[in-house]
Amino acid sequence: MAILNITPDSFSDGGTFYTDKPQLDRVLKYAERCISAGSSILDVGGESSRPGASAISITEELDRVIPVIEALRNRFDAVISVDSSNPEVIRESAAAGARFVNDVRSLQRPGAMDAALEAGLPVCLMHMQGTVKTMQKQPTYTDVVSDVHAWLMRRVDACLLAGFTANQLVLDPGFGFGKTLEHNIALFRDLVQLVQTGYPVLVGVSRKTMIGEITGRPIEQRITGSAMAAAIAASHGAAILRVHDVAETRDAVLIMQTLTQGMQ
Ligand code: 7PJ
Repeated sequence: MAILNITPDSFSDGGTFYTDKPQLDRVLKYAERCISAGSSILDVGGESSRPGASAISITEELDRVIPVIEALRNRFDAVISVDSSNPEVIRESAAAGARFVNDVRSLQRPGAMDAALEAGLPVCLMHMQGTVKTMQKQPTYTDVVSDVHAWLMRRVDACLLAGFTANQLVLDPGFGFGKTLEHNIALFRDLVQLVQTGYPVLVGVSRKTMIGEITGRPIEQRITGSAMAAAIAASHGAAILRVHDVAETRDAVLIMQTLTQGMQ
């Protein structure tokens, strides 16, 4: 899953694909590169969820993502994912061609679950403690692995009750979303537990603070660390890797798989 931030302020690539409007030429060129490097999903997001980011209006979010989704849909076969928590955005994105909902708020906003359900789209349920504004203030858990696991299972139950089928659900422990480095490491090392639920697991650690904390490197120098982490996540059974650096991640995963399992 390649990350396409249509925002002026994302922590890793803000302003590349959006200034005062979506830069469609740049988005299409970048998407083409991601697809030829091995992406099968393009994750389009209009609202930054970096720690402390402020909210934008629904109209603004729609103006950012809808033209991009339409342009991608007309050009590529890759699955387009919309990274949003808002029912209106989910609904209009589905109408514009999105085939997956990636919601860092796990469909908890009023109307979001119905919007995804009515559109018939699969969803990623991601764990976050607190809100985007407050999550890194003082994250606390009794036992981070079992707390996150139990929380995600409650979201699964809510989705199944609402009418989703099990094969429409993907789980994500939400690295960096209300977690200290220790929490992130514990969740990563125990990823297998989440994989064993049988639901596909999505992992997003690309260029994140935890990679910086481990390596001591600034954002633009976290590619190797991120690719390595993604390969380990894949070896633990992660089904979807949400990344900025598709080619590097693909190489890391391919080498890991070939040298542990032989040629496929
Ligand atoms: C994630 C995400 C993640 C899912 C972001 C960033 C921050 N969606 N959106 N999982 N992270 N599902 O890319 O660093 O980890 S935004």
